Amino acid sequence: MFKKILEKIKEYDTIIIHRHMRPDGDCIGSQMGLKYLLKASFPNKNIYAVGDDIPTYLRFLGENDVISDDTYKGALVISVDTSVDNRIYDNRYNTGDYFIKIDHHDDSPEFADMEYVDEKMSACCGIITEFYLANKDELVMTKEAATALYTGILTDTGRFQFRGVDHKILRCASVLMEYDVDNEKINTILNTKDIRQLKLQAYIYNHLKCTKEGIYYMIFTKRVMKKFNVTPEEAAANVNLFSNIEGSIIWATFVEYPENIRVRLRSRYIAINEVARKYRGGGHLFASGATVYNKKEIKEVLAELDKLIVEYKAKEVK
Ligand SMILES: [Mn+2]
Repeated sequence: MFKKILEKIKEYDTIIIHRHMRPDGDCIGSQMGLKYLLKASFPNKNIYAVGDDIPTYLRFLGENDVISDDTYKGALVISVDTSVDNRIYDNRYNTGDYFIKIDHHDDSPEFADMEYVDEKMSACCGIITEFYLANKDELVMTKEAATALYTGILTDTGRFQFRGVDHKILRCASVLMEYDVDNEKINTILNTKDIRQLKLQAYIYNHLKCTKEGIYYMIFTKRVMKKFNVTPEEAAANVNLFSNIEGSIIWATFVEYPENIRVRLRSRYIAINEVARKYRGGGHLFASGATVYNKKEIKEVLAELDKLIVEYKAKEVK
């Protein structure tokens, strides 16, 4: 399959790489990593990375390319780290000549001309690295590409702490390290928080809520985000603050956007992606996103998750 993808890439002079909306480290890492890898391997091709705003902490990996609609004529389009087509930024992705999807999410419906989905790989950057390894004789890895790919592996595995970290992803990281990746520097960039975020964290720990069954969660209202001067994305990024609270196996954030409320769900032991799908979302078994529209729906989501915990505990006792 990796050979087939490379054959397609060789056929085209223009390759446009798309990613999902509200990008995270793995998303930017796989996009920029693939761009730099292809640029170094095929200097005469036009390779573009498009998307909406890159979060500040990931800007060291690269910038968006701004291209005209005409650029898509006769181009190869590749989407990375995106499971469903309506999360791809932007809609022009289907105006190219051929479309390849590369992803690692659990529920990834088919929508492209060619698809490579490996839900066992804990970061999409790992897939790009394997793509490189499978075509090593024809592709050129650089420090720039390796840095982007390694960063995505770090963020999507929670620095190699999350479930799903296995020999495959560690091997990818090891391969990338051969290209002079500065592990300390990248970790420093990822770990650094500005004072607004730290003050928000203090607020979160003082105001977080808990359901009957021990789901820790926080509702970020527009008022709170304004008070701490953080964007909705910055607020939502705090979901992992709840991951190490004793006794908690599901945790969540609800963030008010102008048009809806975005939900981030995380869990241990209990798959929560079915609930996410029911509320206009999806994702991984233990890390999903959803969308709700009011307080009532927030309560419903929490009640359904509480029910999952009750069921899980009943099973455990048997
Ligand atoms: Mn990912």
